[in-house]
Amino acid sequence: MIVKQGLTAIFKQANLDTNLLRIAEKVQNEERLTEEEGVLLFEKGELAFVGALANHVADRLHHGKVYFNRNFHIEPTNVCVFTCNFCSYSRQYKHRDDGWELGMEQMMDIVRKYDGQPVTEVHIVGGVHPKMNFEFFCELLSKIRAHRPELHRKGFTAVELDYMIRKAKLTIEEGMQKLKEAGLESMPGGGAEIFHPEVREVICADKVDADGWLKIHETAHNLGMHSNATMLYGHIENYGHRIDHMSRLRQLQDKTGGFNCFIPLKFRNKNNDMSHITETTITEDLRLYAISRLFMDNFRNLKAYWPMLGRQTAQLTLSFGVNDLDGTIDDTTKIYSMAGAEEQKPSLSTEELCDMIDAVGRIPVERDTLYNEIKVYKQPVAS
Ligand code: V47
Ligand code: SF4
Repeated sequence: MIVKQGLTAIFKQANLDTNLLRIAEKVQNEERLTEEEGVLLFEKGELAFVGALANHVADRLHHGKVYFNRNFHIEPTNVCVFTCNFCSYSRQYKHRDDGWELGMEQMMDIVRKYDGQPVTEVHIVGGVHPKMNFEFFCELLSKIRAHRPELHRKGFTAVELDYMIRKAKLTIEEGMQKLKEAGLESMPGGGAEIFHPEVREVICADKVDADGWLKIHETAHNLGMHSNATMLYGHIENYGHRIDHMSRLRQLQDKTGGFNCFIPLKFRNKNNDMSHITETTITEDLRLYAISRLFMDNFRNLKAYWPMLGRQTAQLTLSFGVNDLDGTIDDTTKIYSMAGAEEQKPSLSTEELCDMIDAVGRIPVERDTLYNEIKVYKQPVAS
């Protein structure tokens, strides 16, 4: 009904700011927003306004479908050579006795635990351990492939990849090619944080910079691999930094088309060196999801990572442009529970995920890592 009448007609009646009205018109005409318009949305776009537009775009793309997958994580270690101030998860090498380091067989035991279960993806990500090297991870990938060839192997942030490839004295192209040959199929989106140096130098000065992160993803895309992109928000960044970050991702997506989805990650403030920063409100979270949907016009999929947001807020995001809830997870990640997220043991059955999606009038669809549909769970009731 709203779409038939035209969102801009409704906003005109509401005497909306002319610049916002122009943005609404552009969104309806499928025109790209400029960086200035992106910042303006953060400054002036009220939740109901950006939400209605984002919902409109998501419906146009996905017709009410919300995706999830059946996955589990392997976190090889939380020992890390880097010192990101927002991280609640890592332990320095000298304090490694407080952390964990999994051996090859322990990781293969995790994989074997899922034998006979209908999971489609293993997500491998962890700290950057100085002694877990490139060959070790190539062997892990090959072993997983040999054990269960159809299980999609998504692994390693650009931060982990940059370190292991450089230490192996390979170029990024050589390293990514060898990892692909060993069995790597796609990459998660972590390590992006905020690209702008004004922020990056304060929150994570010692790890790969924006250009390095983007180069690794571009190389992967050129080799035919897909990847995700994240943005860690809600700490010291301003609106301009957020839009700069999204703009760099949008540019790379124009070039390669290799990103599967965009995942905003809300900064959680427990047990880290940035605990003095107050977390964003749910209103600000929802506004951010909606604005991402509007600005990132070449990303089909916008993911709310429920273990970090909590399942109720994640469910709310489905009315603000989000079309993906990640997966069942099965309590196999610690990164957010250690940072104070509500979900202390993140695990949802397929039925619970479907119910969450169905309860807000959307259609739950199981997908694989590359967003091929595996099963549509509930059809909408015809009106
Ligand atoms: O890069 C670390 C974030 C990321 C905190 O691609 C924090 O499917 C909030 O990227 N508060 C790693 N966030 C995890 C990640 C990810 C997660 C789920 C799915 C995918 C995907 C990728 O976690 C880090 C950092 O941005 N992070 N500490 C914190 N205190
Ligand atoms: Fe290490 Fe990643 Fe934590 Fe940074 S966010 S300290 S790279 S585990």
